[in-house]
Amino acid sequence: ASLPIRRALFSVSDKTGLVEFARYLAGRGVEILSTGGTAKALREAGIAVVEVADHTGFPEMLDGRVKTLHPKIHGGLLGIRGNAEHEAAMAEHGIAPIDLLVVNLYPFEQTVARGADYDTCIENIDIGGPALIRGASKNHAAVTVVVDVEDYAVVQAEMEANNGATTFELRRRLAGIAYARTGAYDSAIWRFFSQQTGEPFPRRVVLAADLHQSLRYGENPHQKAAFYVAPQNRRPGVSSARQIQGKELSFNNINDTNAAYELVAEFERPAVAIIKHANPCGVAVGDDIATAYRAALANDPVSAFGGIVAVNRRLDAATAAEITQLFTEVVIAPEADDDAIAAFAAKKNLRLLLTGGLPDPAAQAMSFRTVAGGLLIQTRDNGVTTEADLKVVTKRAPTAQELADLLFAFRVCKHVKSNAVVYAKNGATVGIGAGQMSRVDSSRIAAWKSREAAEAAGHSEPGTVGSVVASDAFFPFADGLLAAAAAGATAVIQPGGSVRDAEVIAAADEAGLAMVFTGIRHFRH
Ligand code: 93A
Repeated sequence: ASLPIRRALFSVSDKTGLVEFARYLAGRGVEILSTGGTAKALREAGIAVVEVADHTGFPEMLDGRVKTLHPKIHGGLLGIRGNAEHEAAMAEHGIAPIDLLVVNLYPFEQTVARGADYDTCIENIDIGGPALIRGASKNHAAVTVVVDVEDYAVVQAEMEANNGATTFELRRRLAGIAYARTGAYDSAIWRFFSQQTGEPFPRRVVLAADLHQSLRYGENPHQKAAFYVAPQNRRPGVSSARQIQGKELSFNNINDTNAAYELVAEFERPAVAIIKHANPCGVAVGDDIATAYRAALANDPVSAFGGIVAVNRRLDAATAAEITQLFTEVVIAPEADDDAIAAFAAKKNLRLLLTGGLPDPAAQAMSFRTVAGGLLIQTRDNGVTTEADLKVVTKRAPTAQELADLLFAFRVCKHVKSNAVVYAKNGATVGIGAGQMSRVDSSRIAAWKSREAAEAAGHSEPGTVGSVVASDAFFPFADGLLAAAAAGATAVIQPGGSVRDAEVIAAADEAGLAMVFTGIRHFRH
């Protein structure tokens, strides 16, 4: 049923839009109750309010820890309208019904995010607010609950259209939104505790993420989709990006762009990655991003068509102009010169994203994946291999150039779907084998693609000649390694740890290869 709003309780930490909404209600003759800080803000704006303390006859106390936790408040929210017993009890105890609750909680998430000390974080756990929200939402048969500043206008519009009343449909929808908020709030509190205690996984998972963007469709047009952003896990990248131009991003664009940006963030030197279907088809580092772009593109110019380009430096006009030579879906960079932005303007469909920063590859975060009826959660793969982690296992140690390329290739490998085999030379990939069910096939595909690219470019020999090769997991047999040697690789990087390591090392020695073990695997399925 449509129920008119006569009495409202306001208790908000974020005072955005407060005065306008309260003024609207006051204009409709709604009585406004509110807690100390909220009452002060309203009074200063000339809006008549009754303080909760005056309404209950009980002062706010214990540093505000007890403000609204009183039967006159909770009874006013929870009492069932039209229920004779409830109404009699309310009358007996002087409990006035409250029809509208407007609450936003102590900014716990923001307090944690800004790195406040432990006691400050704890003090910012709101107790009374969630109690109000949960009680009022349970009684949505009669009570309207607003927890999101964005919904002030929604309630106002409905009251305006409905002679000061709200409909059951709206109250029920807002109640659902309210429980999603308290659920997310408590899960943020859990995450804070888990950071303190080191216990990574809760017994029950409530995903706390805010709707960021509705998407036209998912991976395929018959799938519905939306993009959510988790405020606490926010890292610079596609979720924080400002879109300068181009069509709306699609589900696949977002996924691929993320893959591209996480990849270039691995490198200290200027780096460029070109991504198709979440796999790189060219990655390079160089003295500047223009050089790196050319080298990345040379890896597989056929696949790069319609790809996503990520760079880890400020984008300049010359590089931007080169990128526009080829059809590119998305370009993502930390920032861009004005004339670089201008260089893209003619390419109306190209989406340009600027993030303001790079994600830290070593950062801890959770990664999620669904299985039928369940959710798999793991910490993200934040392993970063450096020279100190390497163990030389062959008679020959890698040269300085081989070593640099080995580390480069292994970091790329981490971002290639398994089985991943990556050939690299002079800071650029020259052959990538991705997503095969057998490692030797990935090795062969990478070599074959490298040959094709060389032929197309009119080079006499494929890029794999004199290259190094990286494998995301150990070579279970010598065959994958020998395929790499046959393609011209001179050095190998791989996790090691196979029962046949001795056999694989002997084959490497025989072929004159230098090989290093990383001790860390980078499966990506
Ligand atoms: O400390 S509390 O958990 N105890 C309460 O009884 C209580 N009631 C409302 N915090 C409480 N609130 C919160 O106070 C609200 O959720 C809101 O965030 C804040 C508004 O306080 P003020 O009006 O004084 O700015």
